Amino acid sequence: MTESGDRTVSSKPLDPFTLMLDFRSGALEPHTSRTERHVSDMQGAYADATAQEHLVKGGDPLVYEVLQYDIPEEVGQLICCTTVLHPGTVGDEYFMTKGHYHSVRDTGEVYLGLRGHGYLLLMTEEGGKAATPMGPGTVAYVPPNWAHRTVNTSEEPFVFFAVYPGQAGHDYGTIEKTGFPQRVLRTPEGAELR
Ligand code: PAN
Ligand code: ZN
Repeated sequence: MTESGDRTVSSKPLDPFTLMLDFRSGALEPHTSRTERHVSDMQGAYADATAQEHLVKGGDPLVYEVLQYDIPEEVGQLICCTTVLHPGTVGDEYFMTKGHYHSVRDTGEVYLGLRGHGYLLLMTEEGGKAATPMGPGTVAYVPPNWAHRTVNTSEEPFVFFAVYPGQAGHDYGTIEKTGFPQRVLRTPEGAELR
């Protein structure tokens, strides 16, 4: 057991390692977890509940998947994962992630866009809001205390790599109650932020 700052770290040190990331597919090898989110996993997230219900009954499509190489969830560690957010809409609203605050609020994150285009939506509990366009090569910084959600506005998978602190954890419950102040909708003129 060692002390790191004011927090206790109990796991044994990791040896250096490498992972292989396929920029096109988002495949991360090796990975130790793969999380799938279907339309039915996102009740209440989309504005059009009727359209959502139709999609669930019609086969419940896969909205996104997250591949992660799990390491101890402890201060000092950095967790690496990729998200593959598929193209599609629920009604007029583009496919998006659930979105979350980190349970430990004072932890940031870095996203690197690899394929496709979309938005990173951000908000704070104090009423702050932001929307950052993302595409291949975009490095987006999520500051501590900002909830974050991504949206795919393209016709191909929106793929991005993320790195976040080991102790961060994920708080989905707050977003399920409040939602985000902005939505991204498909219009005849293209993606519109509302
Ligand atoms: C990302 C997200 C991933 C899926 O790795 O977890 O894009 O989004 P949800 O977690 O909101 O379902 C991240 O921000 N990790 O902290
Ligand atoms: Zn996060």
